[in-house]
Amino acid sequence: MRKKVKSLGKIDIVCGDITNLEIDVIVNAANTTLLGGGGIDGAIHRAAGPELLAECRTLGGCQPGEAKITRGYHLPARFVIHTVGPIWHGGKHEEAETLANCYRNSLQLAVENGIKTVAFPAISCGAYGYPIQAAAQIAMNTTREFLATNDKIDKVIFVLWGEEFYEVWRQFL
Ligand code: AR6
Repeated sequence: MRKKVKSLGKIDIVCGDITNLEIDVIVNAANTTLLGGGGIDGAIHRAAGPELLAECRTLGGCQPGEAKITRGYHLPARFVIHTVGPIWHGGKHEEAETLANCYRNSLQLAVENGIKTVAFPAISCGAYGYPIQAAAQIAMNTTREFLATNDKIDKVIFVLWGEEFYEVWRQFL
């Protein structure tokens, strides 16, 4: 799956399917119900199996920018962190702040659970319509800021679905 890989320090970007990754935790771009959906959310639930949905039902949903953790069940990843990105409404509805919170709160939750390696998708860049360049900049800057002040995480991998996304993320690495 890793047909393209680029690294800088603790951050990697790769092109591929996040559900294939053998890693401590993969982050899901979920919705506020946490009960599944399309896109990456659907792919993660399909790969993890029905046990994931059963655990998600106990979590009481999730607000935009927040994050919750479950086990990974049949995924190669041990855990899943579910975060809810902002729906793009033109940029004047705190979308940037909410998106930064997704990355920050997911990384914080990983640290609290003793997790060392984290994989992120391009949160909000599919069904939620966030402009890719702006999203990539927030993803990278927020992650760098977090890693600069916290040494508990060993590796963050951005897993991009398709070359277009990969190239944009590469610009900001
Ligand atoms: N691996 C890596 N990236 C993927 C994968 C995959 N297997 N599948 C899709 N992507 P989206 P959102 C990319 O729409 O915009 C759901 O229905 C995809 O190409 O999954 O945050 C939820 O339930 C895009 O670049 O998430 C919510 O209702 C990125 O992942 C809503 O969609 C995110 O696309 C969330 O929308």
